[in-house]
Amino acid sequence: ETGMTQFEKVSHFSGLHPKPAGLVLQYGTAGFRTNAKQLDHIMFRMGLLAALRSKNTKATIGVMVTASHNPEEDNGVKLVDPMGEMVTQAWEEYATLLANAEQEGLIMALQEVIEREAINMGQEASVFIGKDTRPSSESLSQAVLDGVSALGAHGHDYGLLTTPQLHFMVCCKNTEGRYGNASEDGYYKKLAQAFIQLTKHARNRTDDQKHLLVDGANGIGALALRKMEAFLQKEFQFSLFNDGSQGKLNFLCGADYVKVQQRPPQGVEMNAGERCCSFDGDADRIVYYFNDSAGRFHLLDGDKIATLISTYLKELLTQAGLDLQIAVVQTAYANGSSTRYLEDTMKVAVRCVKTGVKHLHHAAQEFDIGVYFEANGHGTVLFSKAAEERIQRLATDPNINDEKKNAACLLENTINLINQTVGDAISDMLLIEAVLAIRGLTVQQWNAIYTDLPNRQVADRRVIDTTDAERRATSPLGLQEAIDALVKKYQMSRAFVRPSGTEDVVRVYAEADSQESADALAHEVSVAVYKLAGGVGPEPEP
Ligand code: G16
Repeated sequence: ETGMTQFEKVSHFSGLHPKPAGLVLQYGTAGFRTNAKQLDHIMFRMGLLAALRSKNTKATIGVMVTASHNPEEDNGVKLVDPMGEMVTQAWEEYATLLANAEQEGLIMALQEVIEREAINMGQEASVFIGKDTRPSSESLSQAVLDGVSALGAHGHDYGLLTTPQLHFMVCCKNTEGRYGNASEDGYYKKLAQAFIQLTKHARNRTDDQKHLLVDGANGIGALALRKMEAFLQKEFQFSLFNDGSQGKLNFLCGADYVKVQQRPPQGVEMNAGERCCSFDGDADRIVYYFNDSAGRFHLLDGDKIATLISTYLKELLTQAGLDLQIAVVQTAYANGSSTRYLEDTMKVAVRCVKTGVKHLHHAAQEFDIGVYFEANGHGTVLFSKAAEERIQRLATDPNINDEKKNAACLLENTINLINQTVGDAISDMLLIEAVLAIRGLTVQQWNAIYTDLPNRQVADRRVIDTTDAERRATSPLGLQEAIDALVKKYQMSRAFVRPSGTEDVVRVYAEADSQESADALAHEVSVAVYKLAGGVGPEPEP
């Protein structure tokens, strides 16, 4: 109406979200992520990119404003493709191109994407936007919306959502409701119904067994869980801590803190033996834990979760008489004991891929049933279309015996409870609770399935020049040889280092036969990184 062409409009709006000259940001493990102050132009440009991706796929695209487990001051953006998965890797390159184009080069960068993908700019476009509870998320999601509108696309701002809720809604929208209703209530309804159906198969659940302590990391997961409560009809009871009413997001609490520190979060009142879990800042990760009567802390991480779920599924497949191939996908962080247990005792196929859910998700898609979990608690289960169809057919087959029918029904409800688009703390939590109830397992019995090798994770800012973390950590001459030599000094040991793709740190992981050895190995490796990679600041302390 203003007589402006599309590109003039983009130029005009981008002036309101200017890029600091010279600033270069890398597309990380899960999208751009850094201090929120540096992200306004990134968000605007990711709004542009999402609009293009929508025109390109003729489907709704999702943009989530969150920095997940990072400190509250950070923020970030996750892009969601039509079926609810992370944006395809080819487009990560376009994201980087748009993000780093200087102000005057932005239109050229846009044109390059349009040309390379032969995008029809007349095509209608739609983008769903969600945000976490960070104070900066409000204005940053507005910047995304500006980008979306600048290209004439339709933006639907859902406001506060967990990351997996946004993934779910995008998938619902693009499957015309077959996956569920594309609304927040649609999400709660689908999961709660499946949970209620599933737990009907668990007899005599006591109130104690129904009850869980939940650490909401002072984030969006706490808000979502409270909203879900009404849908669960008292079949699931919880005490919620760190609900955001006072504490700081992810500070001394949340799944990442508990996993890395190997200790309970602050702010949770735990009695001995009580089952507890922690979400992360955008509720796509979960870990479980308890204190035993001697006051010792026991962590049940993503590996333990993958084991519990894959054992349960494998048993159901046997009972149902279905010969579907089930596999578990892990990363280098998977505890050596979990891998051995899955391969040797469970006899399931195990694949190891690079860190980042996008890598795990793709590997899991290659199997009839792919269970994927990072040790940090990010994961889900994928069922192939063929597997789902076979399960559905069996569940409605009038000519099968009760055992088979029962197993098929359980599998069907399990599928409905799982958010197959991405790891989802709430969905995973309900699934774990249902599995424990159905199999009559306590958290202690679950924990005893195998014993973790003691391990230590270190992430030290001082270890390396943080602006150059990625390049220097992977290639200094002799580093790998030094690590190999250190690993040989310990029993049952393994260690590796990698630059984080979400924080300005180098991560060091070590495991060995005892906690002392794991700690010492982690320390020795971080000293080697410090020395060989030109660390800044004082040498790492044990
Ligand atoms: C993100 C990714 C995860 C990854 C984690 C840590 O999680 O989605 O796949 O494991 O970052 O990655 P890095 O070690 O590269 O920092 P989240 O929950 O922060 O979005």
